[in-house]
Amino acid sequence: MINSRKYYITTPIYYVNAEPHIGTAYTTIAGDVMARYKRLCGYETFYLTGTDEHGQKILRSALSAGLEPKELADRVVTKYKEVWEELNIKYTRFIRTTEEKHKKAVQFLFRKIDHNGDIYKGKYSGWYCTACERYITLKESPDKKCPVCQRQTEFFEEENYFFKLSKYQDKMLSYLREHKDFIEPSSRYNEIFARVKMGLEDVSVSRASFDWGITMPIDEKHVIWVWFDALTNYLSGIGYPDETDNFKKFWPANVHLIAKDILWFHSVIWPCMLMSAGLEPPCKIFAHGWWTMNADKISKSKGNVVYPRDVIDKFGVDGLRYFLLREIPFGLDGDFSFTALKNRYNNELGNELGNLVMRTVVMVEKYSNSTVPQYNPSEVDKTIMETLRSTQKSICDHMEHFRFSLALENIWEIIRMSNKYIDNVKPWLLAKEKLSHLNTVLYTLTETLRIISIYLMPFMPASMETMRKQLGVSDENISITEGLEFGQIKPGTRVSKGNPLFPRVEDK
Ligand code: ME8
Repeated sequence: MINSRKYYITTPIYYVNAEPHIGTAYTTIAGDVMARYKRLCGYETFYLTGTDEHGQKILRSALSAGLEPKELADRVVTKYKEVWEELNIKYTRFIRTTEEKHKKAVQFLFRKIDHNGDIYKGKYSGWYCTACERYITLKESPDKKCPVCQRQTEFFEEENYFFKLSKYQDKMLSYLREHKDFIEPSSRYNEIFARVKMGLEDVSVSRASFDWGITMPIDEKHVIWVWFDALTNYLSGIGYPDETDNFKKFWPANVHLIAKDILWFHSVIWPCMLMSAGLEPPCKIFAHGWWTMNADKISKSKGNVVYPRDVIDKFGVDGLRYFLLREIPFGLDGDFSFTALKNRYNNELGNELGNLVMRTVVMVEKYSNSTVPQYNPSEVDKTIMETLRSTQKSICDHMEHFRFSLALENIWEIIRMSNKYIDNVKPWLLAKEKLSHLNTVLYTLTETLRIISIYLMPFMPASMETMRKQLGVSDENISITEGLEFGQIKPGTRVSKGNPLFPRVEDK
């Protein structure tokens, strides 16, 4: 039974061979935006992120840096935590796969699956991509290059333990048929469906040639495959295998946010592992696209990384958060460009939103003694009321479906409409002749900004806090379950002009 007032959202746990960059920040910011939005809607929300610290890839990175793998992990984890804090990521728990509790959970899950008869010993020979920590098949890639990252693979021959993934093919297909929204966007669903239909092969879930991993409970000479280990974080992060309140409340996860590179593990291997262990699959896997640089995926190994610091020194944390979610539809790939960033920042944040706030507060100061005036409901502009009503519905609908860029577009419709409203009604003329109408105009503007500030809080929490202080509404109790009603800002509320929210950036 799914508790409908809870929301459990996760990011991938990131490898500790690289510091956080724009790509990993993207998923983590998106998760944070969604978690904050759900909290505003009154959901009890658990937001899990963390780090993936075992396996050959990490071992090799550590060796080449002259460090023990745990030492490397500790250093990089510190960096992750610092950057997430700087980016205002409000996670509930940061999980590390080297934690004892996690290790116990992985061994417990492994045993469960073994008891169900789904683990067997065999010999594996094949081509392994250490960067992606997976075997490839020659069917996938006759030239032996990894089909995901295009790197050369290495030949390994080992005695391994296998998970009977093939046994779950029919179950997986029926699950996909019955849950058409299990994988989003739908193009990804179609890809996975077609691939599962072609057949599932058993996967090797242990390695014996190195020991940087979790010991296999049924054979101490092996460590558990790093993907089996990593995926289990979604359970151990909320208390599994103990039947804790958190575990009972939050499993199954509402959504695992990932990018398309790791979709197969999440949408096929993971649900089959869970089915074998008698646990429910997650409700949804959302696979977003890649940030690219000249059409190449941004990644440490490609040497084309943009770090959050490269952006926030100039455009601020909220400039970055806004841009990443506004620039490309969530689900598609997009090229990262400082020119596009600067244009959106200056035009949308600075000129459109920033100026609207500044103009409104300055007019309330000038024409209404710095306090929100009384208004006459019959004089409120009908188009504004109607737009507020209809866009709110649409914003919530977009948010529910991870259409962040469209939600922001809707919010900007209201912002642009409000700026036009000022230009049309010309409050400076009303001040000379029609004071009652002027008051209604000022009320409408401050109230509209209050409503906007709430929908923008998940995206730009710090700037919205500042903006709400300027509007005098920072202590408001908020719930957007049913949308927000017009007319809530109290006449008499004191506004105060502050510094521009998004100071103009002149060059790159
Ligand atoms: O795959 N554009 O970790 P990882 C968009 N440890 N998103 C990007 C990106 C880009 N250019 N680069 C990275 C792993 N990402 C495993 C996960 S989960 C049980 C184990 C994001 O450090 C995106 O979310 O390689 C992608 O799926 C993830 O970082 C990969 O992180």
